[in-house]
Order: sequence, then structure tokens, then C-alpha cells
Amino acid sequence: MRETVNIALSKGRILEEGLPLLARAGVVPVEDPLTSRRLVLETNRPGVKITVIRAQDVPTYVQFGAADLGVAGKDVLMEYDGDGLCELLDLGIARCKLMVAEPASLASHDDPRAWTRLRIATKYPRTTRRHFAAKGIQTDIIKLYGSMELAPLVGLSDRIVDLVSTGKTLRANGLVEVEHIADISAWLVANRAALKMKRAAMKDVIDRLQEAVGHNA
Ligand code: PRT
Ligand code: MG
Repeated sequence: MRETVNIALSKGRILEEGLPLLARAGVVPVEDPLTSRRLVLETNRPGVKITVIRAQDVPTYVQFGAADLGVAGKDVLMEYDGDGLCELLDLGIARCKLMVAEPASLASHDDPRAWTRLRIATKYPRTTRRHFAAKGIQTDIIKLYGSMELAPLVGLSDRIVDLVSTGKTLRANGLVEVEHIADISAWLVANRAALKMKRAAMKDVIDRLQEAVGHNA
């Protein structure tokens, strides 16, 4: 029986930037995932399937073997609390930065070296706590699921930790970057057990992606 390889992708920019990369690797879905309502798509390669899910769910699918491979932002991987996942390859797509930002009015007289305790709104509580704990700074964290940029405007928090790409969203909300936490890009991750049990089929897809990323650089 042919081994199947199921690749989990998320539906936003990872799909938009990931599909051309997969195409260069010779993996093309038979239906357009941007318009199809089907969540599992066959591809031109027999046995290779693409599953489209929420970004935050990719590590869970891969850890539990519901997907053999997955494409997830480093931000999501840093925040994920689980094992059985293998980070294989930096795909170099969906690049951005994880930053601390605050209102420009506050930043004009704020010095990050003087921080001792911060109230921060973020989608990334674990990463945020870990980053500041390593510097001996205590944090009161307010977990949000989106629109972090709104928090300082409505007095939820002074500062936010969020992804920044062009910086337009921050600027539009009167915020400025005050500290860099990490450079972010999407990674190829694999289920550790599947890597052993479906070695040949997985290796074929991984090698092709590695080639495609190389050509990208
Ligand atoms: O449901 P959700 O949107 O969370 O996920 P999804 O399933 O739609 O996932 P998808 O494919 O959109 O992937 C999200 C991943 O893309 C993140 O985990 C990051 O790794 C990556 N990425 C890269 C970004 C950005 N750039 C980005 N700019 N994710 C989000 N943003 C947001 C940011 O949070 C902020 O609100 O864009 C805004 C800032 O953009 P600028 O250009 O104004 O600075
Ligand atoms: Mg999205």
C-alpha cells in the first residue's frame, strides 16, 4: 500500500506564500485551496494531501499525527506547549518580527532598560513571559485573540507584544516598536513517529521542499 503524507497549512498568508513554494517542490493541489471549501485536498502527487486549518492548530495536528508535516509560524511554535514535533526546515516565508510596542507618547520618555514590571496585552503569553523573565522583568499579561493594537488605545494595557511586518498597523494606531523579541518565519515541522514509519514518502516531500527553499534564497 502506498504511504500517504498529509501536510497541514493555515489559510492566510502561509497558504498564499506556501502554495508557490509547494508548487516549486512539485506538489500542486488538484483544487484551489483559496476557493475550495474542502478541508483535505488531493494533490498531483499520489498519496500527498494538503489539510487547511487554523495557524494555531498546526502544531497540535502534527504532534498527534493527524498531519505528518505542517507549516507553522515560528511565533506559533514558540508559544506551543507540546512535544513529538520536529522542526525540520526554515521555509523563509511569512516573515515578520515579534515586537514590544507602546504608544508613541509613552515611548518619548520610556527607557526599556528601566523596565521592572509591565502590563502587556498579547496573543503570546508564554513567549512574552519567558522573554521578560529571562531579563528579570515581571509581567502582568492580558491574553487576547486578536487586535492587540487596540489594547493601549482603550486602556487595557500600556504595551503589547505582537507581530509586525510593514509597521502600518502600529502606525495607524499611534504605536511604535520599542523592543525586538524575535525574527519570525514559517517552518516545516514533522511528526517524529511518522518520520520513522513513513520514511521514504516523507523524505521525498522534505527533500523537494528543501530544494525549493534553496532555489528561493
Ligand atoms: O486565524 P489566524 O489569522 O491567526 O491564522 P490563519 O489560520 O489565518 O494563519 P495565517 O496563514 O494567516 O498565518 C499566520 C502566521 O503568519 C503567523 O503565525 C505568522 O507566523 C505569520 N505572519 C507574518 C503574520 C504577519 N506576518 C503579520 N503581519 N501574522 C500576522 N500578522 C498581523 C499582525 O498580527 C498585525 O495585526 O498583521 C498585522 C501587522 O502587519 P503590518 O504589516 O501592519 O505590520
Ligand atoms: Mg489569518
